[in-house]
Amino acid sequence: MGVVNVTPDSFSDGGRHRDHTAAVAHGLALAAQGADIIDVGGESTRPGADPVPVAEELARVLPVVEGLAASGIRVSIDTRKAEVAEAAVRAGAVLVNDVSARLAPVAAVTGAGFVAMHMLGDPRTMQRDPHYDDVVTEVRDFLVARAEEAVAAGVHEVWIDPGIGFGKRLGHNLDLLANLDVLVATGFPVLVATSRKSMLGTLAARADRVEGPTPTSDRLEGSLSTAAWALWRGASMVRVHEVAETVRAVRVAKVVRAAVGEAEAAA
Ligand code: PMM
Repeated sequence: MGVVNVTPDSFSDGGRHRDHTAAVAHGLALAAQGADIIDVGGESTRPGADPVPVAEELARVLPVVEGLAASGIRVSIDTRKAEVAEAAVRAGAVLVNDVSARLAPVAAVTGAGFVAMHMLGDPRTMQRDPHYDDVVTEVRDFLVARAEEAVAAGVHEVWIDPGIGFGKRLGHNLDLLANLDVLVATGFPVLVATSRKSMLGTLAARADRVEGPTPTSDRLEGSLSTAAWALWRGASMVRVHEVAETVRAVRVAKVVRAAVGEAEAAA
């Protein structure tokens, strides 16, 4: 899954039409690099981000969804708003990627697939003081409940996503990555998104012994290694900003995994 964020900080400030054209071109480039689906979002869900009004979010994403869908690209709509999800599916999106895990009814009515992601609280406050007794079990139980509701509502394709960085400390994120098999064992396909997330800024800074987190633009190696790890541990899809590099990295990891399997079988 390749990410196309249509937010003011993502593309040029050369006006709305130019932003849309750039966003569609970026989505087409990511698809050509090997993305199976392009995730279009018009509202940042980074920690501390403010909500965007419905009309503004629609104006950001709809032309991009239409442009990509018209080119035969599978499009996912990254939104927490029912109106935006519904309009995007009517414009050609095939998957509703909802970080609030509440839009299964829209997916059911429109015939789209659905991603249920786990988040503690909302983006404005979620990183203030996240607490869990057992993060893996709590996230698993939440996701299974949302996914089963979606299936009961008639959604034909349901994904679950642990929501790395959404109301989680570094230790929570690492616990979830270390125990991905618990999510995989639910039988729902698992989507994992670590690309450019702040945990990578912290981890890379520690490994390099540099003071402070590395900037978002400098997290490629962490994004690649965690994407390969997630797929190795049974995730079915990773959501990434750098598609070409991810495709190359996971191809190598796949070959190594096959060799590991052969070696284990021969032992
Ligand atoms: N993370 C972001 C946005 N959308 N969707 C899913 N399913 N899972 C995620 O972890 C997720 C998401 C925030 O990342 P960005 O601001 O880099 O797009």
